Amino acid sequence: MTRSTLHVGVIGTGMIGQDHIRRLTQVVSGAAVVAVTDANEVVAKEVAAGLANATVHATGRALIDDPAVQAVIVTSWGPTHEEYVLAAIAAGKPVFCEKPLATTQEACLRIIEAEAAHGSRLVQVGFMRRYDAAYRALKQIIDSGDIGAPLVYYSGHRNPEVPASYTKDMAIVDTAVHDFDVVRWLLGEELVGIRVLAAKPNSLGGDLRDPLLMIAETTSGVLVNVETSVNIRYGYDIRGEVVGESGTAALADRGPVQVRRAGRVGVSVPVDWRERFIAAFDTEFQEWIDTVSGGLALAGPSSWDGYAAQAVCDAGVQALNGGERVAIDLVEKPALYSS
Ligand code: NAD
Ligand code: ISE
Repeated sequence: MTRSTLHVGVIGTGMIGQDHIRRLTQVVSGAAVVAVTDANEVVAKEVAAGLANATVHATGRALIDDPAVQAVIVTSWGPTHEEYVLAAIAAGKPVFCEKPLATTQEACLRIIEAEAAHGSRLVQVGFMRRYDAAYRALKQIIDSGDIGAPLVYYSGHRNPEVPASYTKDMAIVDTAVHDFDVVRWLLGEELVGIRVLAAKPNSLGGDLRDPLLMIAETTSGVLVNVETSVNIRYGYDIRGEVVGESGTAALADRGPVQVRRAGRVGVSVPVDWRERFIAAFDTEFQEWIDTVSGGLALAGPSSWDGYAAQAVCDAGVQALNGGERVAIDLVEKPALYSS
């Protein structure tokens, strides 16, 4: 281990926590996982057993306070994120928090206040789409002006299935939150209002209101159409297309090869988010490690981005329940997040 290796502690060693630990220890460079914790101590111990030299802490607070932990990764359940991110800020340690930053906009604001009082950015939120090569190429085309000013954005977010624990608001707060973040980033604008319509229910989805169609507007009036279909069986399919004044640009279909047979032509569709965004997650972590280790200013998704996306989610849930357009009112953006 070199002197510059970043010593991280991971809070939450469930599905994505384990995937990020694999990434940190086997894929990206410059980091070592020196501590783990999970509410399920058995799982935490199993995960630690597969690591070179990791301490198992009884609580997330104890992990954050461990002097051997230089930076914290939060991959526990969403409702626990606020407590751990606030504790990491209080300890002055950089913290990478999986989405959501917190489960209400008020909780996100408490994080923003704490980080602003600290005086510099410590928090990065796990909106990995911003690190995906296809989304980055799409943003480049939008920013180049080649298709003119954007007018409409279509976002399709399709999961083959969801677990029984996936409840009625989750298509918005757990799934579409990624679409809200990525469209804010692609267009460089906030979303200011949202309507949500439930389509004829997919009979494969039990009692869920699925698919959902959400129509949001940006500050300048771009219409953003987000479709979530979370029981669509055929694969994990992420669509994105911007309609500009003089052209359109869309994420291309995936698959390294195109197969033509039996009168059909096709590419493979990823099975889940891990496969679809594997390279994006790798890039996200490599850039985060390099930035934190180098003592550089964080440039990835910020607490503000976590707050703004959560505000859209909160309004979306209200719109789903009430049926009307709900306005999204953000507080004034603190200077810390302006650049
Ligand atoms: P999971 O249930 O598989 O794992 C979460 C773990 O957190 C569990 O092992 C649980 O015991 C642990 N935990 C719960 N409360 C805790 C606490 N107070 N302290 C410590 N550990 C605690 O869930 P998951 O699918 O790994 O999701 C975890 C987080 O990652 C969620 O916020 C989820 O939204 C996010 N996520 C992001 C993506 C993405 O595409 N970026 C994909 C999947 C999940
Ligand atoms: C999951 O939590 C994720 O974040 C995935 O990216 C998303 O596609 C899925 O719908 C969520 O449940």
